[in-house]
Amino acid sequence: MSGVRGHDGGAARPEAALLGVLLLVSVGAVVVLLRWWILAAVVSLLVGTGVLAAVAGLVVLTWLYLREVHRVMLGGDHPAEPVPDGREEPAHRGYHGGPAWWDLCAAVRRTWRASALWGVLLLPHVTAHALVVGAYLAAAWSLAGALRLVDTGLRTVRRIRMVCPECYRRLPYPAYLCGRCGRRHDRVRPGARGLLRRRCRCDRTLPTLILLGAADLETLCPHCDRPLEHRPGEAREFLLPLFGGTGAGKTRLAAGLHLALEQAARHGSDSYLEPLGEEAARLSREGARVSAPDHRTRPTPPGRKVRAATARLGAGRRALVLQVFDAAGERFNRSATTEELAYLGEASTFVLVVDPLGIPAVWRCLTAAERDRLAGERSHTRDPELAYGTVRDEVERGRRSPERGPSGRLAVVVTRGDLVRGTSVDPGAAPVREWAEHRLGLGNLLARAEADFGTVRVFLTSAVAGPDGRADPSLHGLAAWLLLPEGRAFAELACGPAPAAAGGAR
Ligand SMILES: Nc1nc2c(ncn2[C@@H]2O[C@H](COP(=O)(O)OP(=O)(O)O)[C@@H](O)[C@H]2O)c(=O)[nH]1
Ligand SMILES: [Mg+2]
Ligand SMILES: [Zn+2]
Ligand SMILES: [Zn+2]
Repeated sequence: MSGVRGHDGGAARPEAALLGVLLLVSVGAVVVLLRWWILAAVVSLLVGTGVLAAVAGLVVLTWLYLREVHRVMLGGDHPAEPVPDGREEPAHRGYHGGPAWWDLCAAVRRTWRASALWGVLLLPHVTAHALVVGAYLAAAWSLAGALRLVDTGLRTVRRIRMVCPECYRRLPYPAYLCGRCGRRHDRVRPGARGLLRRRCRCDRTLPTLILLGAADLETLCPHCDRPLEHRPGEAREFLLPLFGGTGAGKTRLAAGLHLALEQAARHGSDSYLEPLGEEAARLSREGARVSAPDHRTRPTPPGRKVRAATARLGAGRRALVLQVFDAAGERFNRSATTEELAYLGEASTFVLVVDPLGIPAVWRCLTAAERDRLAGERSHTRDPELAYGTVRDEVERGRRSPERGPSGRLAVVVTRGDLVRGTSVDPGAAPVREWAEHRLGLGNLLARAEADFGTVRVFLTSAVAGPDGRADPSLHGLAAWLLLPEGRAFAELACGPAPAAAGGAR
């Protein structure tokens, strides 16, 4: 069998070889005849395949990238927001405040991981994505800036400044508490954590602008953490520091002014005086009792921290937050820091309270009987000029630009008008200013005050209520003068039910 196979194999070989040679020769002939065509076809095939492969690759890469972008931006598989540490605001970041950028980085990183070096081909995609994100960030941050500008601008135009009635410091912006979880938001402004609204970590949203009602939230002073009941930032604040020696009559005057305004507001049809906070509520409760003729106010214990009495005065559609700082001079005589005094730089109207009976020249002019009767009413402050010096120094220290020259208004309020009446020093019908200069010897003080403040006016007040419980008209006259720069509406309101009488004349 092997012999037959060997024979067959031997005979087939030359034929096969011949066939091979023929084939090669014919292929060679074809190649020689058609070589350019072949080359062209081969090259076209290669190029075509290459292009197809490149297109397919790009499509795959693009799809990979878009898939990651979709996952990150819409699929919820985005990088986690870092948990804010104690110093950061307890609110989620707005998309422009980090996540837009983090999402871009995450999509690029993940696509790169999946595509290795081929990812380089995605450079145009990434560039386009980055440009879109950049444009979005620029628009969002411009809007944040514009909103802040409008908010601050409106407050500047309406001359709204915010001062804490507790620590007397100026607030750049109040802190707010979330209505649901009570977390404290210190910097509620349009920014990284929201443009018009921000989302607290508990998911409750809060407005970022006082314009949009941020003032309605529970508010704190960012310096001293005390609650601010007067919704700072909404209405103008009228600061009224009362200066004067101990026992001059500041506390009683503050109560009298509160009572006078309360009665005047009650009399008007669309006016109100709303006490804000404990100090003003106390004045409201006790105003009538404190103003009774036989009442004696207790001296403010030294060292007791005096909180400004804050009340909202409404006249028609306008509102004004009154902040009366009792015992300004007494408090600051001791250890005032410049920061504590800064509120004086915010005030433009000041009150110097003078006890006429304390002045030795006045006391000497009284008859022996009058002195006997009034001895118990006399304070120990003998020299109003000393008290004036305190006002001046404190106000100067509180001012941010002391070199500005005389500015502001000073009411020199001579108290105890009711006690002076009918005595040998009664001014009678004489102008109060002349009486103060000649009888009280305040000529020098008034001249200095005019040089320091510009506008100075003398009042003689009686912080006592009449038999019908009405505040003395002198208090209405004083209140009207104090409020005049805030608008005629408030001054007219302060004039009260009866036309303001005596006490206001110069
Ligand atoms: N009759 C009368 N007493 C006054 C008047 N102003 C203050 N007093 C009294 O003067 C004393 C000292 O007043 P106060 O307001 O406590 O002085 P302060 O230390 O400046 O706060 C108190 O007994 C007041 O009742 C006033 O206009 N009329
Ligand atoms: Mg007092
Ligand atoms: Zn404060
Ligand atoms: Zn919350």
